[in-house]
Amino acid sequence: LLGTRSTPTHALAAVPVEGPPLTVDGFVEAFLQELHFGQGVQLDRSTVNDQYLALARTVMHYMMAEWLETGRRRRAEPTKMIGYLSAEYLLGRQLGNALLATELTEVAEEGLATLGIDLATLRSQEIEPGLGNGGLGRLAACFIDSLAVMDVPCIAYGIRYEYGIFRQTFFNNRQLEVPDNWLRLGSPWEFPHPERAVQVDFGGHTERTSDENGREHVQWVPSWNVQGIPYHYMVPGYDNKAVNTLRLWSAQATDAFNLQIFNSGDHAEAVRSQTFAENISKVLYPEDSTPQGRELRLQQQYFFVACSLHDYIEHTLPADFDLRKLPDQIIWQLNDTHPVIAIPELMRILVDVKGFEWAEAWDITKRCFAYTCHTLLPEALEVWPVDVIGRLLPRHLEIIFRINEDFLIEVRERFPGDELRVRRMSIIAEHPERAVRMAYLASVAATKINGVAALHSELLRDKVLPDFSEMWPDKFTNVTNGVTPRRFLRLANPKLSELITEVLGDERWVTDLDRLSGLEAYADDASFREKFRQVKAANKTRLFELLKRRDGIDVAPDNMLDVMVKRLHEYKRQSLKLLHIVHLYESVVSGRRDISDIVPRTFVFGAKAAPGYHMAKETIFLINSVAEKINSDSRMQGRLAVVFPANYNVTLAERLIPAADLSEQISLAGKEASGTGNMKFALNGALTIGTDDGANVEIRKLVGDDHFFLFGMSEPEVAELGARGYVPSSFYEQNEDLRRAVDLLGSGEFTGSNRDAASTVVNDLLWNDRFMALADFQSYVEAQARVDAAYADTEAWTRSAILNVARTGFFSSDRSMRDYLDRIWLR
Ligand code: OAK
Repeated sequence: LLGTRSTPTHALAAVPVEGPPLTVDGFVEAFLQELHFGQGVQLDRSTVNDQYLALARTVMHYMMAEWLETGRRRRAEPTKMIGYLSAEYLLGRQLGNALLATELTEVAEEGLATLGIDLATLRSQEIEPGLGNGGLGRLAACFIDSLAVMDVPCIAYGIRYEYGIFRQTFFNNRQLEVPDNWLRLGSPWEFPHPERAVQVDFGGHTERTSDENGREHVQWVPSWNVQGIPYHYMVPGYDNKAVNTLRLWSAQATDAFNLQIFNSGDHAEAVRSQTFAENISKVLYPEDSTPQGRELRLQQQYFFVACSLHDYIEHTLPADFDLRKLPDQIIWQLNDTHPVIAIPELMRILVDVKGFEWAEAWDITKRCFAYTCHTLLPEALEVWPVDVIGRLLPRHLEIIFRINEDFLIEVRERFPGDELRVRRMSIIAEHPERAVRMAYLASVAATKINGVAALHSELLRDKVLPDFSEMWPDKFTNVTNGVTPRRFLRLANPKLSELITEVLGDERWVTDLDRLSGLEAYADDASFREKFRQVKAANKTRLFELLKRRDGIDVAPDNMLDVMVKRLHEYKRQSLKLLHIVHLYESVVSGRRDISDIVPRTFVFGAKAAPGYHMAKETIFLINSVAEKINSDSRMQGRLAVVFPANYNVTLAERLIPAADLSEQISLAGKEASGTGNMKFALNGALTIGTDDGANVEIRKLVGDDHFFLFGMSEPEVAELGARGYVPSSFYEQNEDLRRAVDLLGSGEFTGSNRDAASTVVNDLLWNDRFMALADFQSYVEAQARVDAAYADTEAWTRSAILNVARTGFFSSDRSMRDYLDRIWLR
């Protein structure tokens, strides 16, 4: 069963595969087949879910033909592959994208209509697979889309979590987490291949023997194992007949292990062992940028990495492949440190299983991996206690020690006598406990190390990994993130897409986003601006209908829509946004400002807090409390509103972003690695208010200072203030507006006169404020006043919005993929 090579049928000739005809009749016939023979139901008895599942399967028939053909074509002319290793893929709904990729949208719409079925209803039946936390997972989904669109051979590997990111609800203004049982209504986009299961070992000890030449052999004697079942997902290109593969692993107990225990009579233990095994892929860890030392997470990491390497080496490469040529065939891209255990795993395979000498194995391994870092927060750099790794993966720990030993010899040769440096650079940290620094292990082994935006890559080089960049300057490079224009423009904003296509003359911009520059000329065309505004207005209406249906929220139709959506984290500074809102409210209720002087705005928040992140959850409570108060104050009616729809996810993003006027990107400079929401907003014609952080820097450079609202300290200024000693209360004392806002927030005004309920956040701002919200407050409020003034000039605002679209084609993930190919993968 385990590890069998699946190419037994050379004797049989391949039969050409064709999908159903691309006509309305052909489509309807294929759909009814699926309904009848796939779902086992007649149309008149079918539920919306039956129809959705049948539709998904029908679309898959069209994709499948292209997928099989892509595989055949690639096997005939093997080229270097990308092995993308990521613990997260935040895919979003599949149906719309699959219809777009197969050019079936109109056919399906028309065909279903003849049966009395509304396509939009079926689309909203889909539960999105939330197999990621935020930026890193969504980026992986954009990247694999682009690779398929560019017909670049890639297998993306990850984990098929049974429960994805939790569903957020609010109760008494507080976040509650509900398990995300995304598989409960069926999962039509995947197909399992149990015959390609891979066994994964854990625990036990190692044994050493010497052969007749005195060469030492190490054998890992594990104490337990599980099996990984691959589930395949098709990743379709666009207009190019290429379909790549996403392979997600699901953990199961191995039969042998089970039966042994069962036969011994301990039925309860047999069930326990099964549950234990299946726990490995049970649930996505809900942390974002704050990893916790949880053993199960390390099990997950090793589990999917071991499955993936085995799958590639034993099932994908030809049986007689010479592994010395491995680096010519594959590059494993490590999406942050979660898959870094792949490095000692490949060494183990080469040395212990395939019999390579250490030096040769290391030479191969070093050329097979590249590492992307996605953070700047020191606490988000993963470290694993030595005893945890030793218990779970004793052989891997030995290999890591050996890699470190050799590495430190190299450091001593390069920098003789510099023992401080040796200690700083060691893969093994000694304090506060002995632990493996995964980012260092990655840096030692990788051919290339990249950050995800220009500023981030610079800070990564100079501040996070300075010793490594001094030792190997050429290893370091930048690839600025991007987003897929298919999902985040073409699908999410059909009206703007139509307008773009109308003026550019064709749809080539969908796969060549630099063509958006052709819109530049139309920014000065009053009739185009009018059409552009109509699109924005229609997108707002569409959003407000959704919010009414989904959350029972009423939104005033004509307000400026000011949106801050992203994970809740102190460094992202939702609390600064909140201070601005409270400041506006306070200035009106205190009578210092007339409500008619305020440009009518609706503030929208979307944010999940990690369940264990206390400050983030208190911030959510406070935002909801402020919203409740302001929205029920008759003086604010139609002028100031705060809405916070629960459970921000990819599906909601697709509705929210096209409707936004203003995009809030207000992290403390030097903390947001890149941001990708910022790119999606700009591409959909929102203006940004933002700090000089992450990819904001590049967005501003491209759209121009006149069309971007910059505020706040720069990264060097932040560093300087930190070095001088930052005292938030001094900003509070010296700024009356700030003082009034903070006081009102802390007074219990918003929290039912319960001061304690607001005090966690308010006290932290006053006495700690690690991310310097108070220091940037004044500059933020001034920038918001500039926003108001700019918004009042409708024509000029529209012009800026159009220029944002025209000038941000650079942020296509197709461009990111070209950069990875040029700078990392094909070097
Ligand atoms: C998650 C876990 C560990 C380390 C980083 C992350 C993460 O999601 N980072 C985010 O990655 C995005 C994609 O590169 C960036 O746009 C965000 O700025 C970054 O916070």
